[in-house]
Amino acid sequence: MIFIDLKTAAARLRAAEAVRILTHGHPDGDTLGSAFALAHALRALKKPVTVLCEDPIPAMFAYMRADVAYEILGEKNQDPPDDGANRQPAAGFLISVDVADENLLGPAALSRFGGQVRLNIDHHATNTLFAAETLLDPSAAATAEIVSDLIDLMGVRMDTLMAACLYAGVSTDTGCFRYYNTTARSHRYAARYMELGVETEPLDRAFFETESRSYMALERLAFDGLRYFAEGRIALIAVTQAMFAQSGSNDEEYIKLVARTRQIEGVQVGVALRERRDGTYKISLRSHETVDAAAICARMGGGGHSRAAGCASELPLEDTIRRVVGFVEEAIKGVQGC
Ligand SMILES: [Mn+2]
Repeated sequence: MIFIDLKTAAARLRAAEAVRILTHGHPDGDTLGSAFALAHALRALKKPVTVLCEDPIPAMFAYMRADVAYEILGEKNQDPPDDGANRQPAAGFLISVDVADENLLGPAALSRFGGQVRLNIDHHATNTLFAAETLLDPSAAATAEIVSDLIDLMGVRMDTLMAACLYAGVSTDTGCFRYYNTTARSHRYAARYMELGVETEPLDRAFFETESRSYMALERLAFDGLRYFAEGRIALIAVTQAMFAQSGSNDEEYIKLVARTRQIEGVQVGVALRERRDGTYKISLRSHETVDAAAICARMGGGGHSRAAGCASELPLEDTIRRVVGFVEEAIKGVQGC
């Protein structure tokens, strides 16, 4: 549990003969962008690199990989070996990127690499410091911003592919430069990536605009049952197993629906319920700056961040709705009372 600075981290990577880079499970643009940008930079220094992840790479991030070795650790996700060109057994200095907590690696990655990460590079203020050494900058909007500086300090000339990987990290973690974590610094990194030749428009279209037909089908079913409470300050949707079956959608696409509830005019708290296979409900809350979603979810045995939190319910649907709406109404009234 030692904090190290950028210079020391760059020295560690330069000294390594080979490097293994772990991402978090259900990988997003920042963990993959950071991992692959670093992988390409290390390969420019002639070091063998393997990127390791519990899950496959989502299609919109597939351009990042080029010919870097990528190992899927989750047993359910094992693909047959692809071209055979990069199947050397993974060895080398073990690092992780954008991993706030070791449990986020996913079960297979955790069982294989738990307690072994030598260096973790991250921007989450909640980082549990599970690695031997941690390079942490909570002021960075994305881990990709930190990796950008690291590549410079490693003495590697950043190329267009590295920049395109890093752009994905900064763009997706800032919600296309719209979230409250976006800084002038984020825009400066993005400007640099564009100057290095990254075409951002098709990337952002893939990240933020293009939706699958199964997602559109699920959104239609879910919002057909949209309900308002507290004079429109609360919007609520409930997604059943039947809706998943009918739309062909999945849990990862469902997460986008949760955010949509908060986008409605006048809504202070968006609530989304997802029926699980065992008939219980996962509750997700999204709020604006005035209401603490984590505090509401804590009252139902859950937790999270101030604007995004979750909890579970074993009550039937209508009882679950009454209970969560009651707590949210109390929180909204509490805010207005001040
Ligand atoms: Mn991140």
